Amino acid sequence: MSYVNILVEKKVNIGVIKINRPKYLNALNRDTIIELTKAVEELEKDKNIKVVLITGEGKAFIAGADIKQMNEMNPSEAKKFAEMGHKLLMKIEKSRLPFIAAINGYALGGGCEVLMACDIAIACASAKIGQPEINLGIHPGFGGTQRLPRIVGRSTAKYLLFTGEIIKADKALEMGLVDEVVEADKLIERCLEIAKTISSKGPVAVSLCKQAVNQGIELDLIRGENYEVEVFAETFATYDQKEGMKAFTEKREARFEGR
Ligand code: CO8
Repeated sequence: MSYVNILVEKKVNIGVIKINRPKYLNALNRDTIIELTKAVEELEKDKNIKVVLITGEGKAFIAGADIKQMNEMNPSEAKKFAEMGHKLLMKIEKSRLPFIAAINGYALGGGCEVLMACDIAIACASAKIGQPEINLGIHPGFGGTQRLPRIVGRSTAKYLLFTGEIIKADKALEMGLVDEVVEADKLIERCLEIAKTISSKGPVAVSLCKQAVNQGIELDLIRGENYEVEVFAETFATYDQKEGMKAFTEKREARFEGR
């Protein structure tokens, strides 16, 4: 499938999605959200793909939803637009694939919301992150009011949401909003390194692990533990579990097959 607003590349078993509207700091308009949703579906279906990296072209990861497009929306159009964003982010969150956000610059509004739907976020030192929607007379609509407090805690989230403050990468690291900060020229290399490490593991176990964390965090501890027990047992129905444990006893590297 060909795309206009994004670039999709397959580097062996790593899918790389790059938002490619640098003139508009990769702002998410309707077409870009539709293309991103299709790209996630395309990579999800490709059995060779084991990890996905999302990044942006130019000086922004994503500078938010497209303000010029939103400026024309009435409440019912705004609702549909917000639902499109939620559908995309839920697809990322529910995907069998781990997603790494490579934050190459501004991750604002919808950009911060994409970051939070990904499983791991690595930022370059100059990245700027935040939810500045309040300055536009709105609040986040792609899950920011929901995911941000789950990641940084209720009061820090409210501070960021009410003030619209844009923070630097090192502050985002302190808050647990990103996992690592690296120099800009090392960003993609580092993300690919992490992606390669993950892709060398058993993909079924990685996928079930993602599911266990994402589902479990919404449940109380007991129900979360019960959920973990169920998916843990599923890993014992795989070839990879047999191979992983056999390789340990034979003192060699496991050769996982994703089954
Ligand atoms: N939407 C549309 N265009 C944008 C956006 C955006 N979010 N961000 C930047 N652009 C455009 C600019 O308008 C400009 O275009 P032009 O040259 O045609 O005027 C171009 O990109 C370059 O931007 P700047 O000249 O402003 O670049 P600077 O380096 O001077 O500033 C900033 C960079 C600080 C990032 C600045 O561009 C900025 O503040 N951008 C807006 C950031 C923002 O407020 N983001 C949140 C948007 S709201 C949102 O994401 C809500 C999500 C939920 C939606 C729910 C649906 C109802």
